Amino acid sequence: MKKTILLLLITASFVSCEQKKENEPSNEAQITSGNIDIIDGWVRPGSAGMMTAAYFTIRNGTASTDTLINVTSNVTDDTQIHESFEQEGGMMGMREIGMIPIESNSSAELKPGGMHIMIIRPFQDVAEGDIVTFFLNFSNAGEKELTLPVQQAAPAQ
Ligand SMILES: [Cu+2]
Repeated sequence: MKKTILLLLITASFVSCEQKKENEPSNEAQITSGNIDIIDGWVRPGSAGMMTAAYFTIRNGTASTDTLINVTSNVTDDTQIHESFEQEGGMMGMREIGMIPIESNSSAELKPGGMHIMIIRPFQDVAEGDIVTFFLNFSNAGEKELTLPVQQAAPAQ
């Protein structure tokens, strides 16, 4: 008898979970990895000594919130986590946000006009066709190495 009740409970919670997914507009259903995954990354070309930016999507397929807390790169000794925002009067500005929390089963999209990784004063030109290495430091997942292509626009999806 006990076994029957347990099975019914499992079925009920499974059904409610499925219904929740159908009603949510997010891409939750795609996130089942159990890992932190970085996808669709690219770096905008930039000149030595100037500034450029890296963009990618972080998917948190783990059971808890994880936070990107630090980024380093082989092309600069000054890498910052930024966001773009609209200033008074409509001008766009950007500021350092320091960290990006990503809830379980959701993703954070770094893209032009939004959050980005600022590459400050690269040692040499960052040119189309180059590959840039990053180390992303997450509060739970630890350090993840990432290599991204330098290109003029986001990869086609
Ligand atoms: Cu910036």
